This record gives sequence, C-alpha cells and structure tokens, in this order.
Amino acid sequence: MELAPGVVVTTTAYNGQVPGPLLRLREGVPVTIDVTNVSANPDIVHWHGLAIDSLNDGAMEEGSPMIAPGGLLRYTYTPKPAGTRCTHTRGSGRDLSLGTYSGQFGFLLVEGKADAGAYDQEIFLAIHHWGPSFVPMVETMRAESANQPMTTGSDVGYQYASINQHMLGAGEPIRVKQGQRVLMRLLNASATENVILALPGHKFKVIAMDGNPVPNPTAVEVLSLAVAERVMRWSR
Ligand SMILES: [Cu+2]
Repeated sequence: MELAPGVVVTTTAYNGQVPGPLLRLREGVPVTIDVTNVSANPDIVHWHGLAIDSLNDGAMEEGSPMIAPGGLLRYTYTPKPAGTRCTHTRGSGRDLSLGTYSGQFGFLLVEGKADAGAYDQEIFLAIHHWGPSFVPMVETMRAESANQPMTTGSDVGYQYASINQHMLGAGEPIRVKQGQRVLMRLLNASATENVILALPGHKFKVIAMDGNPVPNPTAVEVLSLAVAERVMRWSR
C-alpha cells in the first residue's frame, strides 16, 4: 500500500483493499457472508457493534471459531441494531504485523428505518496507524520524583497515520460545494491510538456516537475518537 509517494507499507487486507469493502446490510434482514482466509495465519472476522450470537460474533474469548489458513468460514446472522458498525480482525499476540495492527478493517453499515435525514454526500473516513514497533513506555510522574525517566514496560509507537488509503496531504481532498450537507462516518481503526480530528473553519454536528444516535446532537469543532469508536456527524 502506498500511503504517500514513496511511503509503502505491506499489510494483509480484506479483498486486498484498505479499508475493506463497505458492507451495507439491512437491520433485521439475515445475511450469509463467506470468508476465505488466504493468509498464512489463523484468522477471525469480528462484526463490531452487532448484537449477534457468540459463534458468529468473531470473538475467540466467546468461543467463535478461528478460520485456518486456506479455510472458509460461513458467518450467518441477522444484523442489528442499525448504525455505523465495523469489521476487523482480532488478536496478534506480540506480532505487530498481524491482528488489529494490519489493514484488516472496514465499515459495516446496518441500515434501519430511522434515517439520518437528507444529505448531499456521504463520506466514509477510517483512520489507521502503520509501521508499529515496541517503544519504551515512560511513566512521567514517577520519572519526575526519581529525577530521571523510568522505563516500566513497552508501548507501541507508529511511523505513519492514514485516513482511508493515504496520509494527510497525499490523498484526494474531500470535494464539497458551498452549502452542501455532508454526512461523515468516521472510524478510528487504529490498533491502540486515540484520534483527535478537526476541520478548521467548520463545525461538526455529532448525531451518533459508537454507531448509536445521541439524544441531543451537538455542534463541535474538535472530534475525539477512542480506538474502534465511530462518530457520525453533519458538516456544512
Ligand atoms: Cu471491535
């Protein structure tokens, strides 16, 4: 994947694309999704934010099966509740080329009766961090009292960040016309980093968080997304 001219990362991805294919499902309408694992490692697909049975949920700790290399798994479930959800793989152990460090994530939209209202454009933005490595974790408070940095373990640091396929400045800009109403669906698909976003000169009206409608949509200048959090907002 070429994040920017000359900046290339190698990763595993759904159908060879990052983010993976956009899945649009209807709330309450059963689906069957076949996943073939053509990678060299056992894998699993987690359907994040869905209320479904544990065999199909794609969570090892709940007993969902892994997909062996070369194997196929058929997921069958009835998607609910409506909202901006996502798919991603799970786990990695200490291998930073696997699991949520990889490009295996994508948007999963469960469309319900409640509509987001009229809009001119719908834009999907997924944020991810690349080039992970273990870095020393420094506990600053204790470092202060000891008068020197104290390494207490390891953390993960990254070389690059991207929005969809590209680093800031390297991709196509979002093109809008004056007065357009733009529905943005944002996903923090980073393995470990929280994300703060702003679009100077614009405000975002947050209408859903973590895929679920907020009771009082509020206009904000800065959005903060925890890992795997999704925000849906209006931008003018
Ligand atoms: Cu998740």
